[in-house]
Amino acid sequence: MSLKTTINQFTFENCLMNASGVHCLTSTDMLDVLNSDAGAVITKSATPQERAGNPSPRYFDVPLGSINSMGLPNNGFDYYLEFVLGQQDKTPEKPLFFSVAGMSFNENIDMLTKIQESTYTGLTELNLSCPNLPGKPQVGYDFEQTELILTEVFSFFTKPLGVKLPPYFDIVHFEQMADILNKFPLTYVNSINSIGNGLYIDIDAESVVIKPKNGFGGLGGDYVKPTALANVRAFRTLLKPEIAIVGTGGIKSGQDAFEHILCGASMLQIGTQLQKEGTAAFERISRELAEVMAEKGYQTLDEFRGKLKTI
Ligand code: YRO
Repeated sequence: MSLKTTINQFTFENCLMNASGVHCLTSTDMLDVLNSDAGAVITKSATPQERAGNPSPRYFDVPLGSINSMGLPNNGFDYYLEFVLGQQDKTPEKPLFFSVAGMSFNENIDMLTKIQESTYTGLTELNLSCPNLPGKPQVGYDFEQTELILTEVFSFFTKPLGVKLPPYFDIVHFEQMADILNKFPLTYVNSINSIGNGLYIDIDAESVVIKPKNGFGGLGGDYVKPTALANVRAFRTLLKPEIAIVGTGGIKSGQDAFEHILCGASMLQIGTQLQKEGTAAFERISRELAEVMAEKGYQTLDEFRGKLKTI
């Protein structure tokens, strides 16, 4: 039984890792992930300078998931570059992902230029849930801006690059985004970021549960799994085969992991459940996934990846 997987030239002994933002703010957090059963680690999305993020409470766990409006707290680009450069040769069997989320077009280009010019050999993830122009939606929902930034990025960036996408809810949006992404030599697409601007309410207090944005925040967990599966499935059918899919959203059991792989995911990221359970989640979910595979008679992920049946 093997949970081994690949993205391009990268091999992972285990298909599970953290989702950016969870258990990856500090080098201690990221080393915890690398010392667990996870097959890789991704950094918190970096901005050029360190950021404190939004006032607390800014993350709230509920039985069916989570809501957050963290506001991109992070230790700054240089901190994460130093971490990945210092780590990459120590754990070559666990490839690294460096997430960046500039607050403007130029911030993204500046950070990617520095990664290009560095000796970093891992994967880079561009978080397209960043704001760009005032009065316009996040870049991932502004298809013109998405194409503009990828055009500029691929004019100089030659290292393995993926994009983290927000969820889409309309078939035409899947098609329009896939048509744009297919124009570029992307290594992977990661679906999904949190479902934006949900509202969770504490009925006893008759109140919102997080302070920023009057309580509005990104949803994760059980609430988002069907949306995540639809995004993974849609992009696996619409994107060229050279672009791998990373599946993120609502994975808390081996069954959830199996479903994401059936939809076409090559690597799986865990956010809300990692926040709730800690890094022991990787061992448990790996065991459960292996149990599901054993019951079904599968020995490798390749035997069922992307093989979802329709009726
Ligand atoms: O609030 C965050 O730091 C955050 N939370 C998420 O669920 N997804 C994200 O991508 C981010 C960082 C990016 C942004 C939403 C603050 C622009």
